Amino acid sequence: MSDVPHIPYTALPALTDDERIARATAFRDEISTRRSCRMFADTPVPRAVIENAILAAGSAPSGANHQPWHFAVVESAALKHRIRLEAEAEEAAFYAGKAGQEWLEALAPLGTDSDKSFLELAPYLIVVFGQRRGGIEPGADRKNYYVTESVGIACGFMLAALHAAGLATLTHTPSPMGFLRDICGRPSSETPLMVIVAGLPAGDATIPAYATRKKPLEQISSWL
Ligand code: IYR
Repeated sequence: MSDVPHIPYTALPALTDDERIARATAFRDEISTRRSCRMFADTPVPRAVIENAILAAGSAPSGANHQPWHFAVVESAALKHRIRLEAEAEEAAFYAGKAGQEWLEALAPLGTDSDKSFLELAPYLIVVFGQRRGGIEPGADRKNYYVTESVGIACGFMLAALHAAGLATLTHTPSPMGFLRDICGRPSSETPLMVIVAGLPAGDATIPAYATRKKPLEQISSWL
């Protein structure tokens, strides 16, 4: 090893193999109940839930530990309204044919359409940006690495954290989504990657049954 400062890695508990299997199974059971929700209640949610989910996301691994992400939390009704209008304009064109037949056929079992009223109803829209440049120090302007991969992992952590806190989530990706940079006042070196919609599900929320169809282990893994 190099001689850069190291500290002991002691965070993991000592467990028996049976305990490890039980924990892995319990986590799988819990996270596999998460569903993408498109019907939200306007019930307020404490800001501390979102802050902690952002900190959980911020603990994700990243290229050179540069943490190339920014989370713009939109709670203002006026800004949510603007985002809804812009997103619905993009989605109207998308569903009217811009997406192409193959894409629209792929989405058909989910029953999605250009109505994005959840963008106004949900208490929080977390707009996730990837930073092409940055580095770890405030105000730094170094090149960042594996930005998409790093931000994707951070978003996974965030979804898991919000789910653990009992919130419904949706990863929403209007295309193109450059308008989010303007609305959130972010610099041109940042690229909006997704909107994470977070809140309580509407009392009568439903999900497309198709979304519960998950591939079995044999289909998603090989053991060599
Ligand atoms: N962004 C559109 C379309 C859409 C695309 C994919 I890929 C999805 O998994 C779901 C939706 C929309 O939000 O409706």
